[in-house]
Amino acid sequence: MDYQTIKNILFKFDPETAHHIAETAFELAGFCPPLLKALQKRYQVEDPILTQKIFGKDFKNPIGIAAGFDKNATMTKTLHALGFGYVEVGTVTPKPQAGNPRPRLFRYPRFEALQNAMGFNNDGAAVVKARLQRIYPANFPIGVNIGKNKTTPQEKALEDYRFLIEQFHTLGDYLVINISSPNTPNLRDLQNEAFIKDLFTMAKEITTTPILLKIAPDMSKKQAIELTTTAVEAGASGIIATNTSIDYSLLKGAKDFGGISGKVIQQKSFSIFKAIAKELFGKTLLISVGGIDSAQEAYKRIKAGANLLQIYTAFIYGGPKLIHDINQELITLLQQDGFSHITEAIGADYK
Ligand code: FMN
Repeated sequence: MDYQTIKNILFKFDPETAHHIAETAFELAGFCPPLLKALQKRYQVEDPILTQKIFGKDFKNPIGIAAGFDKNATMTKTLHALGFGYVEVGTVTPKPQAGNPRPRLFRYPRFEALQNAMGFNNDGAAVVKARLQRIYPANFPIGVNIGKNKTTPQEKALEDYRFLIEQFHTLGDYLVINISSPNTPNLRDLQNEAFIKDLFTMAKEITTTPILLKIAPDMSKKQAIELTTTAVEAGASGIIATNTSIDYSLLKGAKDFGGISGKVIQQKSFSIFKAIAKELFGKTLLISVGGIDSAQEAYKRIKAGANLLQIYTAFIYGGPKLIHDINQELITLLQQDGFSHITEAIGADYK
């Protein structure tokens, strides 16, 4: 069955139910090695031109599934088999949490956009940890994205992150500090220099596992540069830009809550990424995410300094074939420009 047919069925359900159906199928597939092998053969693009060693792990291709799809580490192996070079699990919070009231996930098929106000619904650190213990280390890189519980007061936020780093630093190839979701009240207020300094100073005392900071797109370029520079100086190993946007003017008919994603945030997300990359390219690892839906867009971001990329929304609309095609076309684009390896193209705009 092709993805168009599967999508036609899944899109008959409300988005969250569709996600749960897919999750069940992906979880089951994860227990069936021959099926994983078959999927991998069909969707995973393996070519030395795309393979990079980062954080001591081989990334077969630069496209990862962005956080929020595999919140509970139930689909990790299957997502890799479906063509992603790496998988970012989470956001995981210390205690399990139900998230915001439903409905909280909306599709805008005309614009190939999503809007979500999930609010870190997840099984909590203990359950996700037990799942990761069964699959980590894997033969592909896994990141763990962590966030504070909604009920944790702002002044105790650091303690949540400390606990999560302690729990997960041996169960991921990298960790991501998420203080950029719009769906946990006041979380984005933690995107300030004092908190970032305290956070990475604390983190470095616990572990040498690379820890990245994921930022929102809804700030000025100046703010983004200051914040990310502070993070890198305080010990962050990389920056992920960006999370969803609360600029509802970008999506006709958008609700006035939650974060929007997909092509509608492409420009906004890229412009923040580019501003950061001009400052930080060569000094830290940069991951670009937000509205990537084609090889051209992926390539543009690589040339602007992205070591790696992530996709969420375009995967919902395009399925695994899209991920396969982006990787395949990336190879062609690299070769057309005379690059013999992806690393030669990363940051080519500044070379
Ligand atoms: N980002 C996080 O860091 N943690 C999350 O838990 C998370 N949950 C998400 C849930 C949904 C339904 C969606 C659509 C996005 C979520 N995101 C989360 C943001 C994505 O990881 C990504 O940064 C954003 O959607 C932009 O990429 P895209 O345009 O390719 O979707």
